[in-house]
Amino acid sequence: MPAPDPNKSDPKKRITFHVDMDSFFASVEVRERPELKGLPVVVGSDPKGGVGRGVVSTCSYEAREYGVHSAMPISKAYKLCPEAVFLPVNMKLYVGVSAGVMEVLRGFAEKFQQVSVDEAYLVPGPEVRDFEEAALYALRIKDEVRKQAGITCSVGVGPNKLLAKIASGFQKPDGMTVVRPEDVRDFLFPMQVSKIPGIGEKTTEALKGMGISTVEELSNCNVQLLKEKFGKLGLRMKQMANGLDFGEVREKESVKSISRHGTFEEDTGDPVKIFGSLDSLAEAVHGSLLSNNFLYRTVTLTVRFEDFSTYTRSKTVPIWTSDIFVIKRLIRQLLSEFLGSRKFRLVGVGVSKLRERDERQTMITDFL
Ligand code: TTP
Ligand code: MG
Repeated sequence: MPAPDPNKSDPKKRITFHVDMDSFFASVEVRERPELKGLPVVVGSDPKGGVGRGVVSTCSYEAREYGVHSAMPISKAYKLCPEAVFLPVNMKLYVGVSAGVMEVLRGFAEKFQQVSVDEAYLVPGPEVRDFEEAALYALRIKDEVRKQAGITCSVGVGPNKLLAKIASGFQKPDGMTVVRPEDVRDFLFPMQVSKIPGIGEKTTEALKGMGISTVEELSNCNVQLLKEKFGKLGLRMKQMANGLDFGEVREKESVKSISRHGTFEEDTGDPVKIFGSLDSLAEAVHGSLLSNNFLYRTVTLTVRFEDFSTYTRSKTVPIWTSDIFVIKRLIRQLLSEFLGSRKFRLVGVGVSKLRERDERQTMITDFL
């Protein structure tokens, strides 16, 4: 009898991969300037060689040895490691590399979910039948990313998204960790609760106050108590401490879109009026986007001329964002082909390829 396919038999037990680039922005910088390989490299906003007023976005593993980390003021990073190479954030470059990496990863996936600029979940097709094959598959993924994008990543493999995510961070950089269902407890229980995604500083402190530091202690805590203290998160924490995660890997894009249109009082060819109208439509779309807690990838322009002929044009950016300036910029680019002698009757602005915003994305897209 052929071995049962864990991916087909029970969707909750699909072998899941989480891939996370190592020191992403810094690795891309080092790839661009191989002379920096092996050096402490700090990438941040306004670095000015270490005397700027910005914040560290990320740093190479060499810089981490000095205690430098993301979100630290550049000035502090400089105190810890004055010999580091300080570089500004070149988001355009990273977004391009990210798109290439995601393309590579998609090629390995039957189900795919990008979660930030440098990480994604994937579920392979039925050719990966067990955890041994999954380990080989993970090595192939790492190899392909290195060949195609010139940077390293760490891969976690587990019976669900939670375990894959924790596993990918377990042996960074250039790591690979496979957690089989029978090893879940041995893997999770000794960890500090802060290793569980969603348990931040505050919750860690609150748990400490209850005498809970390790995942094992959390798993033994009375669920009622956790619910009283943390509400819904309490139950979720208890499940996660036991390695349970019912979330599916899925592209969170939806068919939904948000758009606004406006008809001019009088048909016009005046670019000032047209731009003005598009800007306020963009702001209205953006307001709706924010209140729905969505990010977008595609921006669409609609124009209708005085003879009612109507055109739409779209542009898609490589990662989800909520940035109003990206909407305005793309709309202007899309409009340029239509400006000329004809008069406009109506213009419209839309965004699509929406997905819900999560905490991480907020941080990443703020750079765009
Ligand atoms: P991470 O994957 O959290 O970090 P990393 O890839 O730099 O390092 P690691 O090897 O630990 O995965 O974030 C991805 C990128 O997001 C990172 O390269 C820079 C950016 N980022 C910020 O700009 N600010 C931040 O506070 C964090 C955490 C990340
Ligand atoms: Mg990373």
